[in-house]
Amino acid sequence: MPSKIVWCDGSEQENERLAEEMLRDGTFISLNEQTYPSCYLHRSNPNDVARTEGLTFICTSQKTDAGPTNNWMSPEEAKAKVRPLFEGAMKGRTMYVVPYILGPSDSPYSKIGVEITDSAYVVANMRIMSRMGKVALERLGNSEDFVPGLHSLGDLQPDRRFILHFPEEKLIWSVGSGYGGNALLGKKCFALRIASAMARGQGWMAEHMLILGLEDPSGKVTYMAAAFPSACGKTNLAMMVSALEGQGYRVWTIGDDIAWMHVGSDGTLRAINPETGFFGVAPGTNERTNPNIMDALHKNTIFTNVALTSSGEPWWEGLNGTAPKGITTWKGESLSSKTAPAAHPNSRYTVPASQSPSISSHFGDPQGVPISALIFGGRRAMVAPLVYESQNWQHGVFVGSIMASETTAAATGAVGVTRRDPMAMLPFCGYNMADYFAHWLEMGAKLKNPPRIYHVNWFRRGEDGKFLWPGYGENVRVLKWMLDRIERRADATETAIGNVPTPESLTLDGLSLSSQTIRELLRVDPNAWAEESQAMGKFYEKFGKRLPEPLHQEHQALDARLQQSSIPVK
Ligand code: SAT
Ligand code: MN
Repeated sequence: MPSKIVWCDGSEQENERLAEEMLRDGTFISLNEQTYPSCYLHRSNPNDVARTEGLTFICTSQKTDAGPTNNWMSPEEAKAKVRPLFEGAMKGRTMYVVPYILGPSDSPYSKIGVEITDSAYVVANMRIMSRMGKVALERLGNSEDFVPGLHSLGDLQPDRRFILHFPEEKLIWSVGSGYGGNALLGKKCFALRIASAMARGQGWMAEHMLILGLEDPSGKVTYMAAAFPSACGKTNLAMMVSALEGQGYRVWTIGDDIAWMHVGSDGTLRAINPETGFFGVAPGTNERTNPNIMDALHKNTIFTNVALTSSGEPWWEGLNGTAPKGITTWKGESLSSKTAPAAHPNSRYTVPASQSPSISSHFGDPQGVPISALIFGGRRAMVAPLVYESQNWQHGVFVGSIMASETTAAATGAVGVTRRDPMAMLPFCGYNMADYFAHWLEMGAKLKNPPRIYHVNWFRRGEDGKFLWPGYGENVRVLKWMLDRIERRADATETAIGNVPTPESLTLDGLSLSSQTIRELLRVDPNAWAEESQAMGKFYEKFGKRLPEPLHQEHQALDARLQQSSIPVK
């Protein structure tokens, strides 16, 4: 029952009009026009600052099709429960119709969605994050092949908030949140949850992965895709300024969050980025950790829940020293306590990808880029070494399936708790995860030259509790080792979990790491891994008989190798 309906065309004029309206009603706060032209601050409701996984449902007719790792409601129950929350929700408000393309507008791999929303903030974000408006309607033409998404802010109360996915109907309903992944329905809801279910049926993959190109001194670019849980550094890795630039190694960005991957006509795995922007975590972002994004953030950017300086600039913890005098917190208050952060830990920027100096010339390539390496990574203080390589595709799928990571502020709930997060898809897989593992195994067989599969951990800590690895731009050294493995010029030590670099095979010049630190970074402790293996077994039990047999076999083989090898074999 909206009082007004706006069909969004994605034009500059429309964007300006919406921004003016939001400035008038307080949804947007303007920033310093000199240093941050066309940039805005949005403060969300303090109870609506992250994805709410407990309120996110996969609504399939059979419960087992959602699987043991998803919340489930039957489609009938879900609709009966949530329809009343939508009834009259837009009374007196404007309803926006937002058509968008996920993927390059001329790519055979792209898909169309239409989001209906009563949030102008969502419209402004969707315009940065996707190819929105006229271009999408033109591609759609008379076709009915699009994913409808219904969104309303509702009353923003968590007990009246639901993020519902109907993979059988390819439909999304979201009510009660205006935040990121809950409300920008093209992102996690379509591009991951609905798309993963579509991809399984259609023989492709929708993954929670960044896509980057590593250029070598000869100018050749090797593409890699990497899965890390939310707020574990995908954006920073994808946009990195390489510490080995002097030696001719550069990183080019294709995407920072989602990869859609198809088997190309040449038998390679081709990846496109369905998105056109970055919705990245602000805290910790600075000139050292991500100089490219710092460059990009100074125009046409929406900041959400960051702090505001007295000169009208955005600020967050980790930007530069301590909070400047006169700062206003993300809640719009003056900073009273020294312990409470000024910016919310999950505060974000929404910035057009095209503004990054690191953007690849293949960013909009309709055929995507050929992927030579897949990388899994978590945030682990212990156990997982800096990097290891799987033996083959099946072993690599096993490695992805047993991934674990410490939780972050990207979702509501406790932070720092280790949880199993297979392929970084735990919150994003739109169907039974056991079937998802089976789909991964099947995809390998369709590829002529399946990518090598690696696991990395930038977050290992020493006995003093400090990170052992410097991370950020130095991570290129690990990417270079992968490239050298692919090109068969780097050595590795075979261990129970996979191939670990020999210290000599890593390019570490210019880094002042002691040989002891390097040994600790690469160490595979059979006792710690035996414990890890038990945790894997517990996790696997959830899936019962549905878990693919090859993964059971890989798990048993790991146990056997762990028992044999307290000492690594050469
Ligand atoms: O809020 S989002 O889901 O878009 C960000 C994230 O958690 O990755
Ligand atoms: Mn993400």
